[in-house]
Amino acid sequence: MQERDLADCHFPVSDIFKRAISKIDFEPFKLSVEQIEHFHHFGYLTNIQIFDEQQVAILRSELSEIADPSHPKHDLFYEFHNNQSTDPETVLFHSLGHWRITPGFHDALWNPAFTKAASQLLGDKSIRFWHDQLFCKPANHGGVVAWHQDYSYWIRTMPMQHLTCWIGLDDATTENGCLNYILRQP
Ligand SMILES: O=C(O)CCC(=O)C(=O)O
Repeated sequence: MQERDLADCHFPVSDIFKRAISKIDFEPFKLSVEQIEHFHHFGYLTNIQIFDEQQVAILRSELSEIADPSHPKHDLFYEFHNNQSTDPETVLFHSLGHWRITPGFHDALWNPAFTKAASQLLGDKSIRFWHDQLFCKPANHGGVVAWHQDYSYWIRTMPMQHLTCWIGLDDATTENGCLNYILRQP
């Protein structure tokens, strides 16, 4: 039987993602030298496919189940805000801790499309997961997360070796308000 709290499972609990153990398993997910250089030059890298369509469908379905505050594992969220927006006209769903609750969000942490890229971008190091986080901004009345810089309080490693992996579960386009990057001066 599966653990109630998937934080107690230190291995994938489903076959949603390809298992990668040996070096050769990770090969298809390897970033190119140009991609790594782009990251180091500009501070970001885009267009990395982390999930396929079927995996996105699973995660969306899991999310719609656990977004219900009466979900039996609701207590496992570290944070859960149905609406964190300061404007009553808009909605900003925000939660942390999905990886403890459903197989898809849990096993995504072992997804080689994510772990291989993260490891390479951090200089071919072993990687450690810090936290997951989910925002939902519904069409036409989505709330806003203001511009901010997280790195000032990300002091878990010395020297600083943190990475954010932003993944869209909806189509994110210029028209509907996708993520924007501000280029740092090299
Ligand atoms: O996606 C967002 O709206 C905000 C993301 C964010 O705050 C973060 O990754 O730290």
